Amino acid sequence: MHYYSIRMHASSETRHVSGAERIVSSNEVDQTVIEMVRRAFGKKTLPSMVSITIDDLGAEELRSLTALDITALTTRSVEDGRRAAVHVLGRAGVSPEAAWKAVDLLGRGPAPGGQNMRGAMIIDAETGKRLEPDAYRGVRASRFDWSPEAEMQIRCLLHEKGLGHFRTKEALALATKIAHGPAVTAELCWSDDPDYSAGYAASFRTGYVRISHLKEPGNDHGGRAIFIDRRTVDLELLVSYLQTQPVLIEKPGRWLAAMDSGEFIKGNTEHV
Ligand code: WAQ
Ligand code: MG
Repeated sequence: MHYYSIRMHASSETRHVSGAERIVSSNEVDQTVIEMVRRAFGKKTLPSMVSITIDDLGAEELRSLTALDITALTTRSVEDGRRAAVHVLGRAGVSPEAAWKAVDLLGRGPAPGGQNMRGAMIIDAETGKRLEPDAYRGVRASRFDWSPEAEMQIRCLLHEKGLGHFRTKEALALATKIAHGPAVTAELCWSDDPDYSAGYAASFRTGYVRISHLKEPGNDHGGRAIFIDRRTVDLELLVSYLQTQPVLIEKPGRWLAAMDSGEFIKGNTEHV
């Protein structure tokens, strides 16, 4: 099968409006482009520029992955949500110092001057030291998608569990690619969208743990932190994996549980 990477980027004057990213076979290219144009023009802010890039992935080897398993936590407060996130990160091997530092940075805007980044921070899972080459932009993961079958399965599963928002499906795909990266310990994310307070902590070991509240509504800070094992990381290799390795998710993960975050922490601690 021949695959293409399709990327859309819409901006108004100098501001980013929306973006999208797909990996599709040749017979899905036209339909995908139509969907992306619709998305670019479906926002409150009309774009002044939309670019769509279609790259032949040619003979590049596509890595096939199974999506992370899913746990959905509801929380009574942002504070509880962040505590649950740090707990999950701890189970994946991130130190409390590094985890709380990331929480603090995402809460304030991780780029210098308190801005949001377009990409992710890379953080030493032990010390919390930031290692991304560009602290303004961060590292953007690219070239990942669901196969049509897996997309249908995960869409049905998430819909059935009341998580039908497109952001969840997309974040799960991105988190799956990131979790399989070389020397990646875990990831923490919440949106910069002021209307979207949910986020997640994820890792190969813990799966995708969605947390209903990681920030207050109206807050427009957010971002992503990728925690790595400093002893084994080859930063160049990791960045190259995130940016260029095509990943197709061909199987959905399992649904593990939906529960209150306090209960989750208690249950987890009892098992240790
Ligand atoms: N690679 C690396 N970092 C990225 C990427 C990418 N491709 N896309 C976004 N980011 C960073 C960037 O700093 C953004 O400001 C931040 O993440 C948030 O991006 O299960 O929608 O697209 O419902 O706003 C969480 C889903 C949604 C929780 C996250 O992120 C759920 C979301 P957004
Ligand atoms: Mg956003």
